[in-house]
Amino acid sequence: MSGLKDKLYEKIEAHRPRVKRLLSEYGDHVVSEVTVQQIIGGMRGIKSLITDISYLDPYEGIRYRGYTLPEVFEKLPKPPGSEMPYVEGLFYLLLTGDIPTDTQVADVVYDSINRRQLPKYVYEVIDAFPNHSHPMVILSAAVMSMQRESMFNLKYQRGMSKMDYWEPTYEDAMNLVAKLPVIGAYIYNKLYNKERIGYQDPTLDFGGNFAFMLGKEKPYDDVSRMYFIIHADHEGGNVSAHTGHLIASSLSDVYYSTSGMINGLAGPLHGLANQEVLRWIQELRTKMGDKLPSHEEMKDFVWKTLNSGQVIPGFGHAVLRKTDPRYQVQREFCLKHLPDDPLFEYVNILYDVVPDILREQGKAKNPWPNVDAHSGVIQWYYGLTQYDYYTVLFSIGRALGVLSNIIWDRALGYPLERPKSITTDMLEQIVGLKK
Ligand code: HAX
Repeated sequence: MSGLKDKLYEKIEAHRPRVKRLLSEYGDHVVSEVTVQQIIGGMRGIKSLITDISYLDPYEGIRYRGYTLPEVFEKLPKPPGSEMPYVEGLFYLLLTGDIPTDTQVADVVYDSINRRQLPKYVYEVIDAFPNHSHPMVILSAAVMSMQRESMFNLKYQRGMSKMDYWEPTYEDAMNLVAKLPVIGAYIYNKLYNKERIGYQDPTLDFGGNFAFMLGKEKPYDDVSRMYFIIHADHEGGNVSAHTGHLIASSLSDVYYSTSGMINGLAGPLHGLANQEVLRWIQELRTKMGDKLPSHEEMKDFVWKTLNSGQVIPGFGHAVLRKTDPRYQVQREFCLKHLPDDPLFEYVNILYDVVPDILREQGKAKNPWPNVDAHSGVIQWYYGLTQYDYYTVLFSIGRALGVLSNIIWDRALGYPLERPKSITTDMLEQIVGLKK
């Protein structure tokens, strides 16, 4: 077994008795009540999922395995000469809960490099798509096409003990994580950058090789590492994480589950919001010509969007109640590397005007920006101006968290997910509106 796999097994063995005890001794303990508002309102706030990979505090933001984002960036090992940590190190942390040493990360990088090669048919699947297909559709289909590679599926069909489910799931997840940047880069190059097709550097880490495949110079390797790390996980209930977990709970393998999580991420209220922010800002930029809007002009633009019944993309959140720390990480990068960029100025003006407007409108529970408000600025600056592509970057990052969760779901024997639904008649009876 590899170092990471050994360590993971150790952690799994130590964790299993905790879940067993909770179930056997406290199975009937009441954790929370459910209101009518929550049933009709998309299950907001119902404590009904379990994950140890990350936790989202409404005011503090995300913690990965107990570490805040600034701590993650400070503590994880970095490639020589880089500002941002190895993505492989983050995956180690998400899986095991431990900050890896340099040697432990080097092992994962080496293992991952050996899993990068795509089967030939994946290129053919991608090539079969017309050029105007959305990159998320191509990504989802490319991942799905690899389902035949699943070791979990093979072993399940041959007969396998439930206690061993996690092991082929780990192999599948490692294979898929290593291949995702290659798939993502191939989709980008096929759609927008044909002369770059076929480039890879097997000496480079996850983020470094991604930048190389896209033909981007430094510091884009750090931009990639930063993006994949900040998007990796946001606890269990968001659409992409929950979809991945839900599909996997039926013992569908990681290819089905990851393709499904990508489909969920492709909605404009979730991951696609990063594309929507850029589309929306470019609309204003076109109107403004080269001129930067004044605060008054920006307020006008924001109100027009709201009054036409649309949401302000990149603002609000179902759980967060303050500025998203993932937004802050990107803002700090911009202050250091592109302080005078015009798009950065737009995002800063939006930050100045939108929260007050949303408060005045009085609907959004959280008027502050989320991760997606900032995501396009840096990509655009480094030449990724095809904003339809941004959610693919999000997907590659999010797969790290979703796959870590699925491995642990299998290890802890979490069952098929099956909440109970009721009818409107029943709900009216429960509240006393009907006999
Ligand atoms: N602009 C306008 N109205 C907003 C709003 C925004 N940015 N955020 C919330 N609202 C509205 C909601 O549409 C809702 O209106 P109705 O009562 O008419 O339905 C009301 O305020 C209450 O919503 P909420 O409870 O504050 O927020 P939700 O939990 O229902 O929704 C969303 C959370 C993120 C979907 C929401 O804030 C939104 O639509 N934001 C814009 C899209 C966006 O940025 N999405 C990305 C979120 C981060 C993420 O998941 N990234 O992947």
